[in-house]
Amino acid sequence: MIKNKKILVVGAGGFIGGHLVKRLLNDENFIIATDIKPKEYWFQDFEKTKNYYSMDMKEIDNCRKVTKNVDYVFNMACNMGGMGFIENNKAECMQSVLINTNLLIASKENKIKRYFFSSSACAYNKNKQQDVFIKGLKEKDAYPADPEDGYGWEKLFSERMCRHFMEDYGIEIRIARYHNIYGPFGTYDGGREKAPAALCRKIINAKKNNEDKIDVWGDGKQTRSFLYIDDCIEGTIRLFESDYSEPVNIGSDEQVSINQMIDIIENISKVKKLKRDYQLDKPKGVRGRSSNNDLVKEVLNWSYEIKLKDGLKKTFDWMSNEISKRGSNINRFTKS
Ligand code: GKE
Repeated sequence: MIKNKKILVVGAGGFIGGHLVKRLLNDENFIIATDIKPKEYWFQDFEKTKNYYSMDMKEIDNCRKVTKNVDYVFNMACNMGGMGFIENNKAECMQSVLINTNLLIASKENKIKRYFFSSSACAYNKNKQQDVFIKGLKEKDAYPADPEDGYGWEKLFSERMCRHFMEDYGIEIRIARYHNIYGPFGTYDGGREKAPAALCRKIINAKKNNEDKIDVWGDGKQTRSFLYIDDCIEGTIRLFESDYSEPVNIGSDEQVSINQMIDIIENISKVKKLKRDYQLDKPKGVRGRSSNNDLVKEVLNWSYEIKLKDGLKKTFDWMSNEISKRGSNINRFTKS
């Protein structure tokens, strides 16, 4: 277990970063937390996070300041979102390369022992994701390189930057390729939301407003796998504690179509079956994507545990509570 260490979490005000801070605090570590958002907009807030900084980590002097005298660094920060965001903000997403590059330079200067980089399934070759219900993507499927435009290229390039800092300067690196992480305290409105939260929101609002239809991006046949946040955090910690330094999937192999996911959410909400207005002009991303978990099982002796229907139930209930308290378009969640 990672315990009694001084750990910098960059992107601590975000979804996965916030859950990671909570776990590392529970495991009795001392956390320095940074995020570009002002503190009042951080997704989760912990009374023990006294050392938190609202700062832009694309600036190397900020990276140098907060990597002083820490043991470990987790880079969970990037400008990102679901397809609605990354398809329309490619230059913005690419600039996240400045965060990872400057953080690595500062980590080398301050002799950081171990460095975690949050990569993404968007790093995978698009040509291997042209059909529905594809075979799970293996780590080698990132090459030959043809990742998601913008965001995917930044993730793949930054993976390689990490590797060369390890080869040339001896920093131990750990790299997870996350596959569509979802759960409470994730974005669910405003344009950066991913499909699980977006569809939960649409069904919650349809039920609340007595509407009989929802908008669905694409034809609903496209397939994905989705990993619940608790499994994401457990896999991240196990990877960091391991001695494995190549990219590895942290994802689910429970591949479903978007239509099947909507069926699950309708059952959870107990709403009558809604009409689905398929919007073919909306951002769709790849046709099919899922995680192959052979390598993660081999190197970590671990795989995810929470099934999609159970993770969606927790997410749906949390969102229903949030929306009833704060309305659907919010910047700040109820205090955790
Ligand atoms: N966001 C969203 N909102 N997606 C919808 C909606 C909706 O209301 N209705 C249907 N979809 C469909 C999208 O068209 C897409 O085909 C699928 O759900 C998943 O969309 P997504 O969750 O926004 O993002 P993707 O899985 O395509 O890509 C995401 O992958 C992650 C890693 O697995 C990326 O946007 C990143 O968030 C990340 O790299």
